Amino acid sequence: MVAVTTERSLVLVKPDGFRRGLTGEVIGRIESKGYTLVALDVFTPDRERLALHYAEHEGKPFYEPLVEFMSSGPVTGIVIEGQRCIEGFRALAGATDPTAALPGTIRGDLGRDWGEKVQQNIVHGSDSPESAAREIGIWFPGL
Ligand code: DAT
Ligand code: MG
Repeated sequence: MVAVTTERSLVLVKPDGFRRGLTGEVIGRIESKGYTLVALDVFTPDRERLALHYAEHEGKPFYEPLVEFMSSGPVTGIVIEGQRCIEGFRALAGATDPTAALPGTIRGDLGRDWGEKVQQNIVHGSDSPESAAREIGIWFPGL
């Protein structure tokens, strides 16, 4: 019997991605990579949910602009599944700073700096199995 090592990650298409009509492009890249979609919903997140999601960043200079930006419009939440999909989606997403993110990545191909206090970089992806479990619980408590 082969050990089951599959994992899940939480992806968010942020309000900039939603407004620019890039949700389908992001989903397409996830599917093209070969990961499975487990759950998908459109949210207009309130501060409470975002404070939980971004608890690790509380107190940082970009925290308030980040919460403001993330509550500025619809967000698509997606749970994806596949072996090493946490690392794999982070690689698809690219570096946090969209100017430095490499071409070929979601942030590198689709994002840019808009001169705001917070970087608008199209997507969020969980950064560890612990974060993924915590974040999936925040956005999809039924899973
Ligand atoms: P990531 O989304 O790559 O995991 P993060 O968790 O460190 O990055 O930060 C969350 C978001 O906050 C990030 O996607 C964009 C924004 N951000 C992070 N660091 C920033 C900074 N130094 N200046 C402006 N915005 C920042
Ligand atoms: Mg992060």
